[in-house]
Amino acid sequence: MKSHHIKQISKRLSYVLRHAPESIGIELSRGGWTSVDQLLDALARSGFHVSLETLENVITENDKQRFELSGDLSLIRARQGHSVQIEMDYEPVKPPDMLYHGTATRFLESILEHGLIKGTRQHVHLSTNYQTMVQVGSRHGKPVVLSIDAKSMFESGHEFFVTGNHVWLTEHVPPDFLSRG
Ligand code: HQG
Repeated sequence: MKSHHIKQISKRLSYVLRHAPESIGIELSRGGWTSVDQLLDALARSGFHVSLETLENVITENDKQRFELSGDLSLIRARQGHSVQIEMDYEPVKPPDMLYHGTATRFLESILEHGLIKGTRQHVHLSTNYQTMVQVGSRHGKPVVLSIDAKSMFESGHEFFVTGNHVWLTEHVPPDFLSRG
């Protein structure tokens, strides 16, 4: 049986649990959860064999803690990044005064005109960590980090959420709250 590299499994899980559960014939609950057993069976039927032990390694070793298990270990979901419509149980919280967003220089003109748009994802992704955002930006080209005046956004009524792995989420960042660097 072909054995898959941890990173390959993580990518496959991201695809299935965030974007295309139907690609292997599974469904997600309203909160984005699916049964671990059914997930492993469905992956195997699609030719992708992963043992429970390997899955547990993928979850715990994952660099960004992208996946989480339910308390009884029977369910799994992606923590964020979904394009499928699910309702995560994020509670709105007061953000830190300043947050960062990493992007590529080629998007700057459009971003400064329209603000940060969530695109196919359910939220715009922000972080307190500048270096992380340099890395996220470099996925798209020459990186540039934008500072977001989260304090003013919050005071003018924008909602913020934080995921279990410290990604800050919001619906849209209007250009007025953005600055370079
Ligand atoms: C850009 C990874 C033009 C936005 C990362 C980004 C993150 C605009 C790209 C997570 C725009 C979307 C999310 C506008 C935004 N005009 N471009 N008005 N507004 N953009 O991949 O934030 O590895 O959907 O700046 O670590 O790069 O998947 O979002 O460059 O946390 O777990 O449009 O994905 O996590 O790209 O990345 P993405 P992102 P994972």
